Amino acid sequence: MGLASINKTENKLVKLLILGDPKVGKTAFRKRFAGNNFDKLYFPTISIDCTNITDNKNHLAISVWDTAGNTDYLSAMKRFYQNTDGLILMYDLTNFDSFKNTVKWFLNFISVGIKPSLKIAIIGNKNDLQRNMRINEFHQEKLRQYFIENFGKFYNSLDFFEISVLTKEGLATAINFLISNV
Ligand SMILES: Nc1nc2c(ncn2[C@@H]2O[C@H](COP(=O)(O)OP(=O)(O)O)[C@@H](O)[C@H]2O)c(=O)[nH]1
Ligand SMILES: [Mg+2]
Repeated sequence: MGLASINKTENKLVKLLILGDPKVGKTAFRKRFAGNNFDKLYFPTISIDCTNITDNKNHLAISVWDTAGNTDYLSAMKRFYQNTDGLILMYDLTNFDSFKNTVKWFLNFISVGIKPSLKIAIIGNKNDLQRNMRINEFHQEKLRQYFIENFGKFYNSLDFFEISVLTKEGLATAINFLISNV
């Protein structure tokens, strides 16, 4: 590193964490997000993956932490919950249990401690599978009410998204929500 780098504008660090049941699309999301332009770190022993993404436009260094979804690894995973700026609670729109379990994942997450500025995106993935959809706006509204009643302070920092990692529909909207005003 030369002296010139001292004056360079530093990218702000943003940590995103994806929690959710197995097979909802967490890893697919992380890889899509990264595009071709990323560094990859791999932590095989604890079943957590991290991809670092440089967003030069917004001056951000975004790390996306993608977890196993398998509860065998919960205690190991918890070590990586701290300092999360944006939490993605991901479920599969065709799988009702995965939707219900977003609450379970959130309760597990907050047992570790959270930043006051935390943003939460509750993301239903696989909306390309229209014929098999199980979750609709009614379910999402119920879940929103649950969060407001139990965790009212997140009222302004919580939102719902429907995406398809496959077709990329909704991806940019969800990501912009998570990285704006961090
Ligand atoms: N149809 C469809 N399949 C998807 C989508 N996203 C992921 N998948 C598939 O769902 C399966 C599980 O994805 P993966 O990312 O490994 O899930 P993870 O266990 O949550 O990390 C894989 O077979 C993916 O190809 C999507 O948007 N649409
Ligand atoms: Mg995975």
